[in-house]
Amino acid sequence: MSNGKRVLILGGDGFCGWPTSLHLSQQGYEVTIVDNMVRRKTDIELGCQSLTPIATIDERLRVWKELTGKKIGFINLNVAEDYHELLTVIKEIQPHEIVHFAEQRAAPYSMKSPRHKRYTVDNNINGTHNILCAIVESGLDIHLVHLGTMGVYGYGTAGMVIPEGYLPVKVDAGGKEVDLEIMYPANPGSIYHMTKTLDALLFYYYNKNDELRITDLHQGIVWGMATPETMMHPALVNRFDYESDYGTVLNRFLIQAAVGHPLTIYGNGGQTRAFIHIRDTVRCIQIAIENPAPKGQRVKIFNQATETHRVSKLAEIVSQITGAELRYYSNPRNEALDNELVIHNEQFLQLGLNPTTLSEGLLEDVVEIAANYKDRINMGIIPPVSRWREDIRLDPAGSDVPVTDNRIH
Ligand code: NAD
Ligand code: USQ
Repeated sequence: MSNGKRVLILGGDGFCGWPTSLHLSQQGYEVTIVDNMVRRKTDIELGCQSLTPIATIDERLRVWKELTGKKIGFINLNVAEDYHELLTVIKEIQPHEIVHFAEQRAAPYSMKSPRHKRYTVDNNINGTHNILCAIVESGLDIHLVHLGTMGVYGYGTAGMVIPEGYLPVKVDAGGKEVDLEIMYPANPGSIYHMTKTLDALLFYYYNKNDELRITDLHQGIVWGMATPETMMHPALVNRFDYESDYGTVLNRFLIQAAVGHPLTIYGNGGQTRAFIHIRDTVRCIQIAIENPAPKGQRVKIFNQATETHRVSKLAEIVSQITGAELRYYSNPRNEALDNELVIHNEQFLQLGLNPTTLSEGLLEDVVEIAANYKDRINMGIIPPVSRWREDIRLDPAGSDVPVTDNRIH
C-alpha cells in the first residue's frame, strides 16, 4: 500500500540507487527514478561490465511490478544538462523528497585525464546546482537528501574523532574567546572528492538563502551488493563493480579471492577508511527521509558509515577466510602511507539503525556470489590503470613486499 509520499531517485539505476529505489517502493513510497544511464555507457568506455548480469531498466521495472504489484516510474534525463526537463519533472511529480545519487562517483576515474577531471566537475557540480535551482524555481517544499562522502573530511584527524559535519571551535575575537560551530574544513583527496566538498558549499548557500531543507549524507565505502529486494529475482540483481576505477577496495578483495587473483593492496595497505554494507545504505536513506531537517534549520549532516578498517587488515581477514594471496602494488594515488580514522555516527544509531558490521558469513556470501559469475571476470582489468599525477608509477604486476615509494625516479 502506498504511504502517499512521492520520492524522486536521481541516479536510481546505479549501485546504491537501484536497491534504494526497490527498498523505498517496498516500504510504500511512490518512487520515480531519473537516470541518464551514463554509468552503463562508462562500462563500454572502460571495456568492462558489472560482475553480475544486470537487466535493462525496463526489464527491472517490469519484473518489480509483476512480483509486487508496485509501479516504479522511470525518466531518462541528464540532471547536469537538461535543466528544463528536470524542472518539468519536479513540477509534474511534486515529490516530497528527492534523493540525489546522480554523480560520477569514482575517484580513480576522476583522475584519469584532463577530460575525466572536467567531466566529473561539470557533471557533479552542474547536476547538484540544477537540482537546487529547480527546487527553488518549482516553489515546492521538497526535502533534498544528497549522497556525499566521508572523503570530504580528508582522512588525517590528528587523533580526534570526526564529528558529523560541524566542528566546534574557539576563536580569539580581540582578546575575547568566542565559541563557534563551523563546517568541518574540506580536505578532498581527488577531483571526485573535491566535487563533494563543492556540493556542500552549494547546500550551505541554498539552505541559507532559500531555506531549502537539505540532508547531506557523508557515506563511507559501500560493500556487499545484495538487499532482500534485489535477491527476489535475477532481473532485480544489483550491479557489482570490480575493475580498478569503479570497484571499491573490499568488494574488489572479495571478488579477487573468488577468482584466485592476489589481493591488490596499494602501497603498504596503511590507509584506514569508513565502511557501510549496502543493506544499511538503503535503511539510512529511509531514516534520512523520515527525519528531515525542519525549515529554517541548517543543513543536516550525517556520517553514514558503521565501522572503520585499515586496508591491510581487511586483506588479512579476506585472506584468512579464503586463502587468497596478498600482493602489494605501487600506490597509483597521491595519499598518505597510513592514517587513523575515528568517526562519530551517533545520529543514525539514535534514529534506530542497527548496523550490519563485517562478519565472516557476510564476506563469504559475496565471495560465493562472485564465484557464480567467475566466467564473466576479465582478470586484465583488475590492476590499477589511473594515477593521480604523471610522476606516479603505475604497477600492473605488484610485488610480494609493501611498496612505500610510488614515484618515478
Ligand atoms: P553509480 O555510478 O553506480 O550510480 C550513479 C548513477 O547516477 C548511475 O546510474 C548514473 O547513470 C547516474 N548519473 C550520473 N550522472 C548523471 C546525470 N548527470 N544525470 C542523470 N543520471 C546520472 O554510483 P553509486 O555507487 O550508486 O553512488 C551513488 C552516490 O553515492 C554517488 O553520489 C556517490 O558519490 C555516493 N557514494 C557512493 C559510495 C560507494 O561506495 N559506492 C560511497 C560513498 C558515497
Ligand atoms: N585500495 C587498495 N586496493 C584496491 C583499491 C583501493 O589498497 O584495489 C585503497 C585505496 O588506495 C584507498 C582505499 O583503498 O586508500 C579506498 O579506495 P576505494 O577505491 O575503495 O574508495 P574511494 O576511492 O575512497 O571511493 C569510494 C567510492 C566513492 C566514495 C568513497 C567513500 O567510490 O564514491 O565517496 O568510497 S570514502 O572512502 O569514505 O571517502
